[in-house]
Amino acid sequence: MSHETIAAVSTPLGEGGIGMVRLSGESAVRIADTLFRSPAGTSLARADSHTIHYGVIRSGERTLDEVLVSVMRAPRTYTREDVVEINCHGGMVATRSVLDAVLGAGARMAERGEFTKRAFLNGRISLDQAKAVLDVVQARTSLGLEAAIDRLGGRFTHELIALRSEIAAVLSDLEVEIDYPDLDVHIDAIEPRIDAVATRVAELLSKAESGRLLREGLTIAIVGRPNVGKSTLLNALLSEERAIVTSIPGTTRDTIEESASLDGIPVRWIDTAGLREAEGAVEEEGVRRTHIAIDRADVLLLLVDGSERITADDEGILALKPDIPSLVVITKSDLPSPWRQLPGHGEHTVIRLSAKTGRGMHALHEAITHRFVRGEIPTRNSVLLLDTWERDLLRRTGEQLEVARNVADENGQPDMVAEELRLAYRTASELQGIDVSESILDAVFARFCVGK
Ligand SMILES: Nc1nc2c(ncn2[C@@H]2O[C@H](COP(=O)(O)OP(=O)(O)OP(=O)(O)O)[C@@H](O)[C@H]2O)c(=O)[nH]1
Ligand SMILES: [Mg+2]
Repeated sequence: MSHETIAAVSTPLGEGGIGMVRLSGESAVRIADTLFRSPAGTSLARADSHTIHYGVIRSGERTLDEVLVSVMRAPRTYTREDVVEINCHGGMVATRSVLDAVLGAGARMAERGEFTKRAFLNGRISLDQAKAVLDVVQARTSLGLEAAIDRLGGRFTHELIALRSEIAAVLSDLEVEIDYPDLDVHIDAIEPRIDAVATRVAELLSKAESGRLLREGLTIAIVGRPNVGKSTLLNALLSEERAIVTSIPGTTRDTIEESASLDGIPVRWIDTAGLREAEGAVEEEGVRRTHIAIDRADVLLLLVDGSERITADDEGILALKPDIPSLVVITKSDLPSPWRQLPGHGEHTVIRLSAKTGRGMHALHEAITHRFVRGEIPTRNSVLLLDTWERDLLRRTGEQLEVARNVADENGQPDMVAEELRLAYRTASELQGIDVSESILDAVFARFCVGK
């Protein structure tokens, strides 16, 4: 147990009716006891573990708040240390004054993520699970939450343990081969096993790619010349009348951004001012902002009005940014169309829809998810939430396995293969939180908020 007792407000700042001050460390109970008075004269120091006590928090002669105090003794606690939670009832001001009193009585203000860091350092949770706590707190869609809870359950940790133990098994067979070359362990048998581990790593990486989408989401810009139905489409995607829609070209002057999830992926939708030769300063500024939105977007929806003749502006829009993944959307499919064939539009998928009737909206959803999650709508089994550095370590593990595989292929020297495999093993171990350097730990826990 760490000597210092830490404390923080563990509920979000704001107007909530209840605020909670959490303490953890060897003096947690003693500190709380010096401030606590109950009508029954209860002493927290003598309270049983996992009990709740009603009373007030006093600072000198002053009553700060009416509280419910939970006493939880090590090791069956969040941090595996003694934990006291003081539930305040007087709102944020009272909660802050209780925290001040606790700090005055000998606790130290917790750093960001320090409670969870202690849970990790005291061996209660793996680094993986610690980060999952963060993902649960920050999940932006229900699927993101499910994936985070899965991770909290240790799914990734189990995968890693399996991976490492398979590498270790191959390594130990190689050691036998090195030490007793006369025994009949043939190196050929080793290669498919390295391949199998490498395949697992590749699968995890691909799931991590979908997970990245879940965590970071997509920014999708809706562009097209004036009046093609951009704002109508935005409203249909959000199921709310967010943007003004009129039959006057040039209605939308500014970019409009809204978040809404698309089949579990958090999406930031940007409706833009119609692209054309701008008339006047306001429209000019609007068009400038449209270009900024286009540069920020991960995906473009290029809208063409299906009820009108194709113009030079449309052709310019279809040729816009061939390097950004784009979908061509032909709008107003409920109206008759004066043309059949769309001019050149690169390799982009074309969707015909009517935002007014809703026909084709489903196809648009599918086209977007198909494009970005390899044909699958993500499910909790197809995603893995990893940080950049974790994806990086996983990628390195895969590369080192491949080197080992190539060495085995080329010269079959067991000691050289073993050397490469050992590197892969070390990288996979690092990934599991063994050998993680202090700086990585700090980076992980710094992403938490104080009180977690
Ligand atoms: N029939 C039909 N009309 C539509 C459809 N989508 C949009 N419209 C009409 O087209 C006109 C322009 O729609 P907006 O959504 O304002 O078009 P916009 O691209 O945002 O236009 P600007 O903001 O001016 O660039 C409005 O009169 C809409 O009612 C559709 O699917 N079917
Ligand atoms: Mg508009």
